[in-house]
Amino acid sequence: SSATMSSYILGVDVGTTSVKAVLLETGSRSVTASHTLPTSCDLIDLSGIKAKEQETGRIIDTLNRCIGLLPRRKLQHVISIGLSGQMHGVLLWKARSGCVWSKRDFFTSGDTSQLITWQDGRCSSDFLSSLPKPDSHLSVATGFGCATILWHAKHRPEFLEDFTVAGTIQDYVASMLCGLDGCAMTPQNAASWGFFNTSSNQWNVDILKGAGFPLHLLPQCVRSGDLAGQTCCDWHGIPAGTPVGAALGDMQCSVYSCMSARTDAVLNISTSAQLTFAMPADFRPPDSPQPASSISYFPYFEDSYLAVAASLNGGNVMATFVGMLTSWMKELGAEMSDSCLYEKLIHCALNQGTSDLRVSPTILGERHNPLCLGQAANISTSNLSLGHLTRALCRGVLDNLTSMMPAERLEQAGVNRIVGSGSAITRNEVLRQEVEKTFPQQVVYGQNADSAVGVAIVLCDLL
Ligand SMILES: *[C@@H]1O[C@H](CO)[C@@H](O)[C@H](O)[C@H]1NC(C)=O
Ligand SMILES: *[C@@H]1O[C@H](CO)[C@@H](O)[C@H](O)[C@H]1NC(C)=O
Ligand SMILES: *[C@@H]1O[C@H](CO)[C@@H](O)[C@H](O)[C@H]1NC(C)=O
Ligand SMILES: CC(=O)N[C@H]1CO[C@H](CO)[C@@H](O)[C@@H]1O
Ligand SMILES: CC(=O)N[C@H]1CO[C@H](CO)[C@@H](O)[C@@H]1O
Repeated sequence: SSATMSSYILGVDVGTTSVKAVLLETGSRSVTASHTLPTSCDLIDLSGIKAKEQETGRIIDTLNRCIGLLPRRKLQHVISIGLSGQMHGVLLWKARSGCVWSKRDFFTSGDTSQLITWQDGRCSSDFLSSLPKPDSHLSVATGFGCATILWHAKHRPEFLEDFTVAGTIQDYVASMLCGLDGCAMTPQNAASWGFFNTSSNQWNVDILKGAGFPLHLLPQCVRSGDLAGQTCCDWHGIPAGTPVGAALGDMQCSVYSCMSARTDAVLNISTSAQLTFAMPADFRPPDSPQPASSISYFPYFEDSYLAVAASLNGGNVMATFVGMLTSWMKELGAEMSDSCLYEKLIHCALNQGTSDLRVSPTILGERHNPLCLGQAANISTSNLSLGHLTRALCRGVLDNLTSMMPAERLEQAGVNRIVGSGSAITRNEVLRQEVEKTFPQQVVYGQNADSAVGVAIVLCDLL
């Protein structure tokens, strides 16, 4: 046993499909233990209203199991807890009775609703356009907390009458751990609900009131980095009285985990793709929503903002291409597995230089431009090999991101390094080559964007 006992920060991310928990050693700022468990709790929509809900009890159960897998000896030396999670979603509960503590974990009582997630589709575009214009630079979409509550106020007011508090799932966990009567929400999560002014850090109270929003359900606003409270009980060995940070957004924490300097941009390509950098400290967002803009500004820390270009088309484009080829081959009577074909395609493309073939692979459209689908151009007899096409696809994914966030914008903002992250970048060497050709800045890899790690580092930096 060592003479000086290490201390740890517990970082938790309550994601859409899984819960992740990590222990960060404060001295070295390194992760010493980590577990991820799937929540597998999507409910089937039987109501015909495009609802997308998850069972809160299953998520909390998964969270407790996940923490229980971490080494207890280290949990006893946790000095603070950081929470991040899926943004936009909302659940409701009754103060104080929303949770019940058993010996060393809490579970959800009957006084808690399901989590209505960011993927919920019950707010139609007609409904959304019937809402007043928010006093915010961010527009409101279906699945956003305030829109979801307004929908219930109009269509199912009796549902809201059962509850006194509302928050995101990560806010709920903070309230339960600390035994709070209400919900303390940071601008990172509040902005994701809509109808929140990030300049004044306040809800659009008058606008919401006019629209029939039950104002007592609005969470209390705190700053990103503030504490929500202290744990009210021993939790898997973590002592009672341990500080708990007010929950943060998964996007911001994910960026925090891999942006080591303010002059870094994070290029994250997994299923979809994002390019993000921190705006200068004095930047202020526009006065009203800009639905046609390909760049969004997310509140970060200390009144600063992240500029984010988020493309729906990333690694899924390559996966679709592979799937298309295997099904063509099947039709032609030849069989090959997706993974074998993938390896061969990468091999072909690595042996093939850049050509004039252009692919705009936006097969899913983009949020700001849903009808702009995929195209191939400059097709010539000399550039039709699988290698040419594979390289052009990879290049196209990046061209689209840079058409949303031009490289000059990065330069103007002082970005001098690109941090590459995400499964598609890790797996695909052709994509990495194209990344290095696309950006004049230095490109580094290896620091994977991870919200659970990020929220732990946030708290470590605040010590
Ligand atoms: C938000 O509040 C600030 C300060 O009260 C105000 O100047 C601004 O116009 C408001 N609206 C937006 C979208 O920032
Ligand atoms: C990276 O992608 C993952 C998976 O889509 C996402 O959860 C995370 O928020 C992204 N991080 C950044 C920094 O864009
Ligand atoms: C198409 O190819 C020609 C040369 O073959 C090239 O000059 C031109 O720039 C290409 N167009 C695009 C859109 O890439
Ligand atoms: C028309 C065209 O793009 N031709 C190019 C095809 O790719 C080779 C390199 O693989 C180039 O040399 C050709 O110019
Ligand atoms: C949907 C979308 O933004 N598509 C863009 C992809 O990138 C090309 C240029 O590289 C644009 O022309 C498309 O509009």
